[in-house]
Amino acid sequence: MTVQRTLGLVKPDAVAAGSTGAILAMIQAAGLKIVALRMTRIAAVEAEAFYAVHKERGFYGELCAFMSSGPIVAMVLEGPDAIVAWRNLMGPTDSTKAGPDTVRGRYGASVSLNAVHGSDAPETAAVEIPFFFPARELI
Ligand code: IDP
Ligand code: MG
Repeated sequence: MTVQRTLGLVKPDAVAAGSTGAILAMIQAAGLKIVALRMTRIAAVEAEAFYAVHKERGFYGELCAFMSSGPIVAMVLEGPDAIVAWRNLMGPTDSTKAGPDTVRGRYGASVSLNAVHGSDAPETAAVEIPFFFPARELI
């Protein structure tokens, strides 16, 4: 067990639905510590950079348009095995297959409108955290 940090995003669908507070409550109830938090909005070119790993995928254009369509809430979560812990709490990518105790199960609508993002590996978190937060904003 390693103490890790991971990037979490509340995506535009969940922010617009007013689900941010409930999602933050689930995160804290799960024992993950919020060490940085900010509401922001990214431009399409920033979404394209953030999701560059998916640029060959058919859904890339739709994904970048969605992620830049409205405000998001970015956060850094810390805890034991935080990357997997947050991915487990999020649930699977396809919200329709997510369990009732997961964020996507409660607040996601589909495979694309799925409420939240989480880094998928330590190397990913190391790139995604500084994408949103300068070091001095991390508690
Ligand atoms: P993840 O968010 O669970 O890590 P990824 O495979 O990394 O899932 O995909 C990134 C995001 O792209 C997803 O969260 C979702 O918003 C969108 N996405 C993934 N697969 C599809 C798809 O098949 N159709 C439409 N959008 C998708
Ligand atoms: Mg991913």
